Amino acid sequence: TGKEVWPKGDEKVWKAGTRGVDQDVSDITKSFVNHVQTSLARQAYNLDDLGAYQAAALSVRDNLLVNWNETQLNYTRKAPKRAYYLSLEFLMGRTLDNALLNLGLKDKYRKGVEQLGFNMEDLLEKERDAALGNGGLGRLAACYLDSGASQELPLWGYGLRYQYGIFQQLISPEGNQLEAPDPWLENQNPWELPRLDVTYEVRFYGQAERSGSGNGRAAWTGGQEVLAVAYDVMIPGYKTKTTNNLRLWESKPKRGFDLNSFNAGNYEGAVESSNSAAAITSVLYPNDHTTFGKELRLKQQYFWTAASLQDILRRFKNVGKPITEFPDYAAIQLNDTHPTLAIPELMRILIDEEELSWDEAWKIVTNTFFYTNHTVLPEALEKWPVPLVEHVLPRHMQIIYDINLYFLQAVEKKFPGDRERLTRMSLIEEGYPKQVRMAHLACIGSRKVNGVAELHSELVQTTILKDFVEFEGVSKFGNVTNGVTPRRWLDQCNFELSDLITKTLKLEKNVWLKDLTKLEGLLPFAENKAFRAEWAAIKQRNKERLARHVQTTLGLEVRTDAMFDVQIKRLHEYKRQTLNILGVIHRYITLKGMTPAERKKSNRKVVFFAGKAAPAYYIAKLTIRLIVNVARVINADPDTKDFLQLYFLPDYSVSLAEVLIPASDISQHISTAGTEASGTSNMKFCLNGGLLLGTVDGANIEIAEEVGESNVFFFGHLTPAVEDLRYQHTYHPIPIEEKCPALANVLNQVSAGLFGDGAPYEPLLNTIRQGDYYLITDDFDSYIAALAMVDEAYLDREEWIKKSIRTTA
Ligand code: KOT
Repeated sequence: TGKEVWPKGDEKVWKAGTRGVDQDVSDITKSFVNHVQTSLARQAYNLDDLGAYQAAALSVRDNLLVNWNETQLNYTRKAPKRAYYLSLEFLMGRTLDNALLNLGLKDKYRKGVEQLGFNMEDLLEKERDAALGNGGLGRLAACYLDSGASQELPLWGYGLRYQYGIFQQLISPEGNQLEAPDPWLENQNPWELPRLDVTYEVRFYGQAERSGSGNGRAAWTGGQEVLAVAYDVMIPGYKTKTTNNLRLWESKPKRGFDLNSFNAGNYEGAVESSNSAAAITSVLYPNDHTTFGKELRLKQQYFWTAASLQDILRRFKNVGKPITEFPDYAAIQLNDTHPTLAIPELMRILIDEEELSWDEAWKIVTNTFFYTNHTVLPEALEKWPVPLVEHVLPRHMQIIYDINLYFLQAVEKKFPGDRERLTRMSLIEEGYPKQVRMAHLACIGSRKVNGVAELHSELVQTTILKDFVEFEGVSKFGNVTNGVTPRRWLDQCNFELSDLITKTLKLEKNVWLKDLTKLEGLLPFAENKAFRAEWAAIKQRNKERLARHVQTTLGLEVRTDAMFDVQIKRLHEYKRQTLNILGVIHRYITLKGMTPAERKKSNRKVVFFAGKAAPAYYIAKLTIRLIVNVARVINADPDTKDFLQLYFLPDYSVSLAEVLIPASDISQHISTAGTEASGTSNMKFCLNGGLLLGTVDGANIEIAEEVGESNVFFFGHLTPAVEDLRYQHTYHPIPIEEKCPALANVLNQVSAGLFGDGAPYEPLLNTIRQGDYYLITDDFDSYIAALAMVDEAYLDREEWIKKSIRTTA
């Protein structure tokens, strides 16, 4: 049913000219040299690693382009239903290694660059991370793209081409986080393709005037018009030619500058509009789990959804079907509420431009969108002030009011006279100012709503969207537990383990890397002593690789004859890095109190932290400062430094995770129960044979179901207890000295200056002493007990390795 698309001229001539993808090493070196000399205009005698990386990348890109073109042509010809993933964040990390793996050209490129005098590992290290995301939500989007292409699904991503990705984190001598910009596009980016011919206009501000005829239509005019320009990033599937697309929009002024102002002698005014247009895609907002109601962020959201929808509709129109069939050709997944303006925007297009009736338009909209919720934390639920939306998007505010009117009429019909229910469910929250509740809009405008792990999906349905389940029926709501791509998170980051698995399973690598259930075949090998020795040796080499990394980047000496304990994630009170660092202090105090003979019997441990704090998140930044200063004291203490080391690794990134995760013996996922929607690094650690220490929260629960509870270290209160405990804190507080003396001692030591002046930490310590919203005082004792169980288990090394193997299996 799709369009017939054929080339001009003789197709055979075109085909003969197509670059082959079955290359040998000499084709690779030829292409490499060609790029050095022509694309880079450089010469062999002075080519450095960065130049060599660029040449290799450009040559790999040529391969991707051939597959990308063919894939897109196929989609155009076959016109399948397409899936679109709208995400404000794509945390892609590096591309070269992944592209080589997916193309099956790793070995050949290694040989090729070696012949030209380079080392592949060194070249890979030259690539900057594409860090267009904050954390789990953005990395999930990147994993989904990899998965979609590998499964040969017609899936495109849509996002923004930020000039600056997530900030670079520096740590000052005092231990404070400093932020520096991340100008990741400084060296040209070989992985993107500017599509300067694919542009759309996007309007802001202006006036919306309803037509007098009562047909619900309006004309939106005036205001600011901005241009969206497409940049395409190729997404290769694993061991398939399917190469999908991630389209990122850049904002540009529609006209270079305003000639009228220019002629009137107002030069600044003339360039102002061009400045503000470019500002829209200049920087990724560095907040995870908080919203600030900033106008520029609203403009980012609309700019991106409006450009993406125009692009999707244009593609649909090429198929030549009536607009009513749109949902049969496009499914649009909303990654959290950030793209929710797509709902009123599609309504606007269908009503004002396509001249459909309200009901026809609403039917199309509610069959097109799908909404994924990633958090139930109240501070992360997006709300936009009505006056701001009215100002920036006057027509959309009208449409949102109309959606709300029809919606509340339907609720009233089902639950007559239930005023409180209407207030709770309304798209508009009353207050000063009134606010638009984006989760409500995303929910009623979508065909399905999902959470990201079983417990979380249950919480979505019983807390923030409870009324909506009662109104719309439970079948609209579901769970899609997160996942991770095993290509990057096992084969690429832990190639030795991957090779051992391939050898042991006696399967082709590409078989189990596309079907992880095959890993179960490793289970019996847990009982095989020789296999255990190989398994442990790989973990050891991964620790040494991490130690080398710390040595070269920070100049610090990490001992590798110790258990590696890792917590790497955004700094947030709900993730409880505080619990971890207070646990480390407790361990230090305990070690100090031991005789040397007693100490000798204890488990050696190195604790790693990494993660960024939102620049305005004071308590999170104080936590970093505490970790850094505790590390300074502990690592310098001759009594204990052989038994306990502590490191805060600055500037956490996808690439750093790729070094840390394979080296971990135990990782910590210790959020207050019910607060971590899923977590995804927990899955990556397990895949790499790392054990979990965690709370009964998010995907930890489903992981434990798979690997067996005996292989996971659980502690802490359960979700149903949390609300009650918070109530107790407020109405029946117990002094910490009484409730949890061990913790009281730790807090007092920090205050008293064990790690330098205690005064700066008081605001952090007071969050625990007063209110303790995240239940540190309730979970501390069971946390310490769980840590003791981890130590005990690790002392029986053979048994530990069995657990490690079973966890991967
Ligand atoms: C919310 C608002 C703004 C920016 C980010 C968020 C956000 C991030 N909400 N949830 N997440 C994380 O998403 C991951 C992927 O689903 C989850 O694994 C993780 O638990 C969430 O915290």
